[in-house]
Amino acid sequence: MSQNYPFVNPPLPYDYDALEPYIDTGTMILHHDAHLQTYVDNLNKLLSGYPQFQKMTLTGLIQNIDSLPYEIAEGVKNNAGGVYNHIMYFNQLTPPEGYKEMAGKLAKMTKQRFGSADALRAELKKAALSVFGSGNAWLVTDRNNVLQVVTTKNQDNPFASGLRPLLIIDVWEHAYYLKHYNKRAEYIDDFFRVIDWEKVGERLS
Ligand code: MN3
Repeated sequence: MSQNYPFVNPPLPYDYDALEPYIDTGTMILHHDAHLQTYVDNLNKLLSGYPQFQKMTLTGLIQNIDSLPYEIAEGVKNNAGGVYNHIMYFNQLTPPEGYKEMAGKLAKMTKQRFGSADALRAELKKAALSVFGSGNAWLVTDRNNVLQVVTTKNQDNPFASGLRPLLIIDVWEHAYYLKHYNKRAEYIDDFFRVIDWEKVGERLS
């Protein structure tokens, strides 16, 4: 992602209530206006005293964490990851009325690798349920451009290990607890109803 310091929280590409009844309005307001905003504010605060790193993009910061001064490296990793991951999360969702099953190249790659879109969803759900504590499940392509399902902890991002992220499932409790309580599996089923597969497919190139 190409934005740099001072980072901003882009507005949601749909209304806060657009994903009802699958993802509730209250969760969307908190998730976007409080959680993502806090990552943006913390990242700006961390970089405010380091003008030499203010030209770096979000992607550049995450890829070059090791070149940052030790006193800000961990904070930048967590908060730049938080900004990147949340912008990606919100930008891949669609109001349920507009839901369309995956098509084109992504559908073809999914069939080759998993057998069907439903089989991919089963893999994603298994991975999302396996995340212990806070983290994310992902659909990515690996170095050979083959689809893979992976998980990461906290706000880590798979592109730091050379993978290309296509879809992120946020399984931090703040993503679902207001509506789904401790029933992460139900949240994941509901999340599948609002994925914008066209956006996910665009991330292949
Ligand atoms: Mn989140």
